[in-house]
Amino acid sequence: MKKVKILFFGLICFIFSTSGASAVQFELFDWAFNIDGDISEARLGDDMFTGELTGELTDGLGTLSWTTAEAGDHSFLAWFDHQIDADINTFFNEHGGVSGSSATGQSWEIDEPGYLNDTYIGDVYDNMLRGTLDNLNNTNLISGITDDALNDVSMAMGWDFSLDTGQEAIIGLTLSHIAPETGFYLFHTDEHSDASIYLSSTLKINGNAPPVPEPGTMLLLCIGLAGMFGVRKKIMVKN
Ligand SMILES: [Ca+2]
Ligand SMILES: [Ca+2]
Ligand SMILES: [Ca+2]
Ligand SMILES: [Ca+2]
Repeated sequence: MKKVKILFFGLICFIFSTSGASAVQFELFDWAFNIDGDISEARLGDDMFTGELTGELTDGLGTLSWTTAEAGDHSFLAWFDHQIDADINTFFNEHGGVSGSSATGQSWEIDEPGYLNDTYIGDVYDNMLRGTLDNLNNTNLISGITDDALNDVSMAMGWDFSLDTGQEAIIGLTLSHIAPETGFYLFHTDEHSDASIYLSSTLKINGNAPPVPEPGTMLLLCIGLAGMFGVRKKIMVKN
């Protein structure tokens, strides 16, 4: 009987420990996109997936993708305001961070809309609407991660790029509780839950740019130019 009791107690402990390990609560409290000037927002009641954005998020984590084949300049900005274990330890015991260097055309920002201290008001949401992120992390204004440095956190990531006719761009966004092994990423950490959300992004451009002149064509052009230069020189000498 004692053995059965010990076994039962062990089983309860096992269930509790395994459920506890995955019990961190990730919540996407707010989000917005500014895609070539078209704004979509959670607070406006927009559906994230009614446009050209595809993917799936569960508890605010997952992957998203946006594709365009329209020639010209493009601007893609995504903003995510998560909270971690808000029911247990609130949403303002968190901080943000950056790892690695952003790619050409990539922009990012970490702060919290309206977050106010003596010197700073969070502008990430306004910057996202304007279409220009400031590439700053303003959640760690006090050096070092102390409780004073903790606050509410949101993250934004963007791309500016141009396409030629025949090219296609694919932007991928990943929100995960596991850090990417390589590359540039932002993170949003709950100090007391010791849990993080990692935001990373890729831009792939497929297809060919307009053809550059073939070496043969370039040679003919050079001969032509050289010929013209020679004629001009002869005329100048005669004069
Ligand atoms: Ca917030
Ligand atoms: Ca929290
Ligand atoms: Ca900012
Ligand atoms: Ca937040």
